[in-house]
Amino acid sequence: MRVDVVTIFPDYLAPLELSLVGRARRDGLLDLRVHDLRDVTTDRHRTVDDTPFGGGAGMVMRPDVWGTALDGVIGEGPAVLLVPTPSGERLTQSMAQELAGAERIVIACGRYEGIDARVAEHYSAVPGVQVREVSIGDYVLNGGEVAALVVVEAVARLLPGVVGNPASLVEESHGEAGLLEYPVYTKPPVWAGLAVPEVLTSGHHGRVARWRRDQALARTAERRPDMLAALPPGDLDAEDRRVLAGLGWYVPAGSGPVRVRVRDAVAADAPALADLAAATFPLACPPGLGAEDIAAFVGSHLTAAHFAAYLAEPERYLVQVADAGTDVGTDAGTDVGSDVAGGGPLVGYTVVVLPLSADEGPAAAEVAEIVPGRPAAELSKCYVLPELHGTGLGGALMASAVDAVAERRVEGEPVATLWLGTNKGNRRAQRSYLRHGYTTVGTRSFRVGEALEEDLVMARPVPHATPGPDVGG
Ligand code: JD8
Repeated sequence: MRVDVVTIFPDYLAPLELSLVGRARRDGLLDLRVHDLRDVTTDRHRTVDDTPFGGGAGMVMRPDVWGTALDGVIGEGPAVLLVPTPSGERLTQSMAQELAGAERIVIACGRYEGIDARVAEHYSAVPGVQVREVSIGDYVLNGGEVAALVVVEAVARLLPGVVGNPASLVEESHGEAGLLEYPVYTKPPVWAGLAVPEVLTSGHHGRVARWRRDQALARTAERRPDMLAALPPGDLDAEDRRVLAGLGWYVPAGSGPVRVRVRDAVAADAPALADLAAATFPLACPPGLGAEDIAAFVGSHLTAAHFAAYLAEPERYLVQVADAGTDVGTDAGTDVGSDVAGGGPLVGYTVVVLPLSADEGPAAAEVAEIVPGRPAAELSKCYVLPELHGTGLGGALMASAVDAVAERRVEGEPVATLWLGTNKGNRRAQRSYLRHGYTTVGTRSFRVGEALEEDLVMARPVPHATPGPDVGG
């Protein structure tokens, strides 16, 4: 590859004689030439700039001077004319990979207030010249030279033979994986009281690879959530998704990872909760149940007014929601956008009915007989949008509900048991409840509209966290 850099400060490019790029030039892998713009000037002062048309501070670099220089350097082409500018397209690793495929790159380093805009316009119309106005980042520099250093290094190291071990290009940040790289360590095994993670000296390559992948996922989630959200879902295996779920990121069917926050619901969530409930309740109903019965149940239990009532009685109802940072394609066709400040669309929710007295249990006698432990609370609702089934979000909602119930005290007593009813035919839900500590204790009949359905009743003990505020009594 041949790279020409045109600048009024040629010495600024001296660092490209060093290190990998310097060796690549000596090894003939990179033909890098630096040109002084003033060399094409003809006046005594070697002038390259003039005052800006339209007024304003500073000076602008003259198009005619640049034209002479670039015509001379570009010659017949083809060439990429790369013009660093803070108003340019953002330089990325994928752009660097693209540029590494070019035969020739000519970099025009501006100074002052920049280069007359007609230069880029003119060369965009020259056959064989592709003009790219590029920025290396959202901060302002004094000229294009630093950007030229960045571009040359980022491109040259991708040229065959420049980096000793091409494998090391693979696992880099912003590389193929689209993740930030994992932390690296070397001798001594203990430094400043800090030991190298044991897995790295275990010799167990599989565990090392998994640990590094988990570290890369965690770092990217923390430092570059935008990159995580842009990950192709096909690149994420089951273990990746488990790790991401632990970081609060879920991978809906058909989309990249989304960050989901499980939080206590607030009054403003009521309308979105009703939409979500209407979208998810039918999915938990047996296929034979009529739409009118379902609609009757939704209309008599799951309206915005019902949720507003639950939210107005926090000592009786514990409502939590999962809100996604960004829109999740709801093939249920419902926009469950929450208009809570900073909230994203709601993608899941739970409602726990809390006991108000220490001996309170399930209201229905047939259930009270089979559910052990008092006081007992009911996990009355636990729903997640279908595209998030199997992502771990349901489990996160269930775990958060248990933690919140464990904080509560009823007449000074901790809640002993959490129970629920789930339609006998809903195997997927039952498997999930079993995985989260619930066991089947019996059955109950459950009315949906005119239909009388049979539910499995499942229950689990509530582990007791440190005593919280006393409620009821
Ligand atoms: C080229 C002149 C200075 C910029 C007035 C300060 C790139 N990421 C980046 N930040 N800044 C540049 C950059 C700055 C340049 C030139 C690139 C030529 N300046 C100007 C406009 C405001 N002064 C850059 N890539």
